[in-house]
Parts: sequence; C-alpha cells; structure tokens
Amino acid sequence: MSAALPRILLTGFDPFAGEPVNPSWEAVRTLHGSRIGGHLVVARQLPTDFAASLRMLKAAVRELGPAILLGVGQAGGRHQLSIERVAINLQDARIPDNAGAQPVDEPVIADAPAAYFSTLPIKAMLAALQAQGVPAEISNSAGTYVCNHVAYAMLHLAAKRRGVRAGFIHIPFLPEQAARRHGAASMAQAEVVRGLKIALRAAVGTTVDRKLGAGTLD
Ligand code: PCA
Repeated sequence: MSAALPRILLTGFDPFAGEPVNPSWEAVRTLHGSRIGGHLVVARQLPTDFAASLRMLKAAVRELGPAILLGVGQAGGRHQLSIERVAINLQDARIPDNAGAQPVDEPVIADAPAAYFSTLPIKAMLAALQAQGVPAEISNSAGTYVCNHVAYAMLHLAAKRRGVRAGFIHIPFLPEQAARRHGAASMAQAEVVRGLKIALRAAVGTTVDRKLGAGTLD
C-alpha cells in the first residue's frame, strides 16, 4: 500500500528570469506518484521566491515526513546533471526573485552552520549516472540564489530529523531554451527524467558513499 511506503520529496521550481518554463519542474512533475527503490515519489513545485519557497518546503516536510529530500533546479549554462556537494548559509541575489526580493549577503537561516554537505551519496549517484550513459558531474557550489537557499534549508531540516537525508541536483536548460541562446548547452527532458530516476535509485540503495575522485583542479 503506497501510504505505508517511505517517501521521497522531489521538488522543482517555477520559471524565473523571464523564461517560459523551468526544466526542473517539467522533469520532476513526471515522477510524481512513481515508486523508486521501495519509496513513493511526491513531487512539489516551489516558487523561485526566497521567502515562499522555504514556507512551502517546511509545510511539505511537515505534511509528508519524507525519508529523502531531493531538490532540483535549473542552472542555465551547465552542461550536465550537476550533483551538488554543498549548500552555504548565504543569500546573494544578482537578480530579484519572483516576488521582487533581492537579498544580499544575508543568511538563509540565522545562527545556523555556515554550510552543510549533501547527505545523499553523491559519488554513488555520479557513478550510477555515468555507468548508464547520463552526463553528470559533482558541483561544489549551488550558487547563492534560491536553489542554494532551498538546498541549505533541506539539509538543515534533514539534520534535525533522524535518518532523513537530503541533496540537490542542478540541471541544464531544455533544448527549446538553449535554442534561443547561441551555443548554450541543453539536455532533453526525457534524459533528465531518466537521470533523476537513476540518481534516486542510487541514493535509496546506498548508505555508505563510494570513494571516487571527482573533484576539480581550479
Ligand atoms: N534555479 C535557480 C532558482 C530556481 C531555479 O530553478 C537557482 O539556481 O538558484
């Protein structure tokens, strides 16, 4: 019975910065109600809005009691699925969010740690994606905008709940978005969805992460 299954809260964002779509929500919505590794996936859209995104995230965590939280967001300019290693306690917005807020150098959560590492097995997820032909990388910065904000809040909420794990994946533009920008990278929606399933299966099935060099030299 699905009500008894542990849950994965999978979030995507609404469009921002004048884009007609956000590929994160387009991908995440297709996985709502699916089962991955004995877990039920519940997809929720968060607004690209510093304040409202955290209100909605907290309400969803309270309502669903998920075992795993995975946030997904658009990172135009990235070339592959970008598994985030870390989220920092900082908001520094170069553009206003969808509610017009533009915080600069403010904490996500006052009096909380400077950063959290992802508690999902990022290297096992990376290895699974690469083995199954999905281009992927480890990223060491989720930026300082609403995605990092939500990733940080997910990790903060998870840290207070026994056995709950959280992480974040940035994804490239959709081909239709890249087609309006000369030379921009993109990934087709079906490939993103396939990648998210692979990453989640690896996350559910791995409790101790693999040791696999995937850092950067610069
Ligand atoms: N990407 C933005 C916020 C919403 C989204 O999809 C970011 O990377 O912060």
